[in-house]
Amino acid sequence: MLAEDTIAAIATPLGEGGLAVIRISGPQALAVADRCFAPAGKLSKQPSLAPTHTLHFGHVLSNGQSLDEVLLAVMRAPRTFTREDVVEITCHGGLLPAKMVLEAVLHSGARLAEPGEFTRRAFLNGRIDLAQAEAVADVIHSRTELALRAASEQLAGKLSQRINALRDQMLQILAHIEAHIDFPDEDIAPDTRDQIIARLHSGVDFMDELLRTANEGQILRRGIRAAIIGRPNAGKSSLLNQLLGHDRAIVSAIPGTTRDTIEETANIRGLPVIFIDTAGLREGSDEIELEGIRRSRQSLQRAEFILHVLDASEPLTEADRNYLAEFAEKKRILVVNKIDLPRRLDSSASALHLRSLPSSPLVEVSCLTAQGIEALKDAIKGIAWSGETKAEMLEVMINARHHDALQRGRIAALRTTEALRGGITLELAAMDLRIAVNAIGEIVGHTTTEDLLDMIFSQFCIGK
Ligand SMILES: Nc1nc2c(ncn2[C@@H]2O[C@H](COP(=O)(O)OP(=O)(O)OP(=O)(O)O)[C@@H](O)[C@H]2O)c(=O)[nH]1
Ligand SMILES: [Mg+2]
Repeated sequence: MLAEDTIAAIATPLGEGGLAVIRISGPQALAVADRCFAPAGKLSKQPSLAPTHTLHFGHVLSNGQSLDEVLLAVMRAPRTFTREDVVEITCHGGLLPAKMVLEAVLHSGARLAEPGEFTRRAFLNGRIDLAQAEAVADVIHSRTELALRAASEQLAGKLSQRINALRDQMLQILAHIEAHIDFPDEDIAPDTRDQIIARLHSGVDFMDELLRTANEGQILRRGIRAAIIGRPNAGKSSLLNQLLGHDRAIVSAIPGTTRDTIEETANIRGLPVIFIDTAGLREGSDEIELEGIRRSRQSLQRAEFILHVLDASEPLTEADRNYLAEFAEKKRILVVNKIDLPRRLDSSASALHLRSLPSSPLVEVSCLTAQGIEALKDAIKGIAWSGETKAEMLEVMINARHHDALQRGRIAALRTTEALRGGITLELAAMDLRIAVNAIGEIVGHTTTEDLLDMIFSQFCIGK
């Protein structure tokens, strides 16, 4: 089902840079390029006469005038990203040259691509499946090496292979059951039935294993949010700067320095952690600070865990105790800061009123000398990454859409086992199993809808 029109877009980020790439894909890609490209130099050819996978030096023209000196790559179908004819024009970086070259390409008969349309064509033309198409976006957006590795494995088809194997297994069972439906006299023999049920259960076990990767897959894709809270001057902004490795937030000896919430992502032991520095918690103060404190509480709600910063050089106040109690339900790490100063804080569990609580890890640091920061990073990884995912499952970490489909597949597969066990008609068992097969197939795109594709590809940028 090759598309009829030819699309084009700038494939590199908008802004100043050394080079920019304009990508053209579709049946008219070479003809479009012929109209706006003048080859220069002995070896360069008109695109439609050029062999596949060759590079040509020349000029992009507009009304006979040269817009830019470029290199033009000719890649003929089907050995291309979209499996269509593709031309990539590398021009000078900078917004204007790239825009003008794109304009010339559009004037020559291409239409502007929609977000993700190149990848969508790669999917529709069978070059990659749906899980791989999603991985393209994950690769682009990955913020740590670990996240990139997981996304690259998915792009390489690791998840798809497992999903296809699972689906095949379910299809075989379905064929088996359906064969018996066609011969109503021959009911399934009890031991064959037990075998089928056992095979269904092994499929469900595998689905469970995949489902368990969802949380951590989500963390690698979206990051995990950690709010840094504590009373004014405890060193929250200093801690943010230490964790980021650069001075992002203003630090001062004046309590109430941070007014607004500041969000930054840091790579903590391979995990993208979004730290939110907040206004110090205290009663009263001016209008701006009160708004800051309101926002602190808000970001606390949306954080997966908190870093509660305590000042080692000050005794615990009544307010500290109240805040400690107030956030006791939250997943948290207690960070005792300023241990380079003379100690005036009693951080024993009893002093902090921690007796009845599921023990929050406590880490002692100095944001001045960076002492304890590495241990804190370990503690953050410990609390963020529950270790539910086995190492060998890292390459198949599922996303929320996969989770939803697998969940439906799992329920339908379990219903099939119940139907078989309870002696309910084989037709019903087969019906449930077909639902399971379809749900599993959704993950790699065996069954899709336009809406689903729109939803997935609209999250891409233009040019991808
Ligand atoms: N000696 C020492 N001073 C520190 C340490 N961490 C922070 N400070 C100092 O404590 C003061 C307050 O630090 P901030 O990081 O601004 O504290 P904050 O919690 O963000 O304060 P607010 O934004 O006002 O709520 C500054 O003068 C820092 O230099 C530490 O580990 N040791
Ligand atoms: Mg601050």
